[in-house]
Amino acid sequence: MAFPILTAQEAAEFIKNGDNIGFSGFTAAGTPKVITEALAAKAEREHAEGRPFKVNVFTGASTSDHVDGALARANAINMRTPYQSCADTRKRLNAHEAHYFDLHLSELAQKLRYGTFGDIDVTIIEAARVSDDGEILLGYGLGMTPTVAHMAKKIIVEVNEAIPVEIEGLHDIYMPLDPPYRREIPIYKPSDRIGSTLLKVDPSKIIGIVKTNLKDCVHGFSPLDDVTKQIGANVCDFLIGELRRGAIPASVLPLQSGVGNIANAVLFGLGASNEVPAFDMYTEVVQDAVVDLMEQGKCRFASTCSLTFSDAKMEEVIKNMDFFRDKFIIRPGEISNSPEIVRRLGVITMNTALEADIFGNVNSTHVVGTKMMNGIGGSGDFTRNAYISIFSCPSVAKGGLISTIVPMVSHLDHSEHSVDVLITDQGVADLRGKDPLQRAETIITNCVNPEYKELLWDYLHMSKGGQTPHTLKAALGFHTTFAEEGDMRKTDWAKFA
Ligand code: 0RQ
Repeated sequence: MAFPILTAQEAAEFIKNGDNIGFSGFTAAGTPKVITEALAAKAEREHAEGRPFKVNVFTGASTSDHVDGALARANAINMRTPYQSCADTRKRLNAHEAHYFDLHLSELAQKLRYGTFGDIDVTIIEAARVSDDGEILLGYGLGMTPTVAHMAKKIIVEVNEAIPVEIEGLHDIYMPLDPPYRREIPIYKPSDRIGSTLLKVDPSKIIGIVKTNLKDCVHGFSPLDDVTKQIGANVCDFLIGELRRGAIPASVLPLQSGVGNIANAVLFGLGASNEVPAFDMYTEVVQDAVVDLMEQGKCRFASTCSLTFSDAKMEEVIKNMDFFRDKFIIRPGEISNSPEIVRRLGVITMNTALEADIFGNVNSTHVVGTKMMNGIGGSGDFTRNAYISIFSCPSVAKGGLISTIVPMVSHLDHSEHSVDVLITDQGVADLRGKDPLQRAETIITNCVNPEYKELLWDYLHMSKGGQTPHTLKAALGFHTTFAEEGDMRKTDWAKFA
């Protein structure tokens, strides 16, 4: 069966106002690139004619400007889930011009299959190639493509000539059965293969192919500064200490590393340390730093949901595929982030906090309590099931106007029950086995920036009674002062008495 070749505009005509759209990919890797731009243009035309046009966007995680940026600028998003990191989308959802709900990444595929969010009307898949009988070689990111392909009423494939054939063999496509038939997911070490390398879809659902030739255009990171380098060094020191005292097996357990500048610095620190032995990763995103670690012999293997490399790094990997072929597996998000497997493998998880409180609760998503940043992503999937869960962040943000350690978090993503270790540029607070008061003392002593230490000691000393002592009127005093005076250092506890 030869599929019709469509222009992006023709493909966009198959999408109607109110449709549920599933997207392939995870981060910019493997997400479609041209149909969404055409869809955004269609939405703008419809809006100009006075007709409503918005769609519901289901993705593996964040996407790229071709998807989130284009659709958000055209005000074409009715509902968005599960994770985004796009300034234009962020603006829309914080203004309630797009409905956004934030879900653990591992959960969306199964919730879709359970029927929680209705049908998938159209799924748009980026591929290296598709055969007449519906076998698809996917791009660099997998996300929840198997589920949205399986559920879709119609599938449109963007065949991207920029994806090299060398990628064939890296994917491991597997969809678990749903309860009550679910069995164990048979992964016992990060490199275990359990599925197929190609995605098989019902060819009668494919309504057409759009040809493209575009790279993922992943952005690089800000250069490491002294603060991020220090955080990376502190994480390494902690891990080395645990290895020395035998609390982590000498063969080292698999590591997970989150997204962003801090995660990048932590990986750099691991590479720079002679004492950290070679390790495997069981994670959801691998970025440029992991390629360098593999070339140094520091990282042996990475199970991931996407290869989110800059174009230059991707070229390097493709050129040296003989070296890299047996070092990566790209899995669906519900497998890369599976709580069952994270718990079984004993993954050491390293994620970033926007803020943490003195008792060890973590906010990863909401800026000063109200504005959504990106979403919880996979941080909850990993943290809650970790062998050791680590959160790190700089001790201050915005040049010192904000302390990232506060009396009470202004939004809660990861509770004190799941957070084992908190690390800033100031030091390490190991919270395991400590009661709330001991945790507060350790965090203030080891992690808080000197400019905020006295304020937090004062808060702790004025808070009396209870297992977790708080002065409720003052608990959000840092945030209130920042909102009123633009500087948390100006907090005056007397005002909250
Ligand atoms: O602001 O962008 O204006 O400079 O927040 O902060 O320090 O550069 O940190 O890039 O590592 O991102 C939590 C957002 C951190 C990310 C988060 C301001 C700060 C800066 C970014 P500017 P940094 P990073 C698996 C893991 C959730 C998902 C997750 C994230 C900007 O790591 O999205 O973990 N995590 N997934 O100035 C106000 C504070 C602040 C603050 C920092 N307390 N208050 N602003 N900032 N702290 C991977 C996936 O799920 C795909």
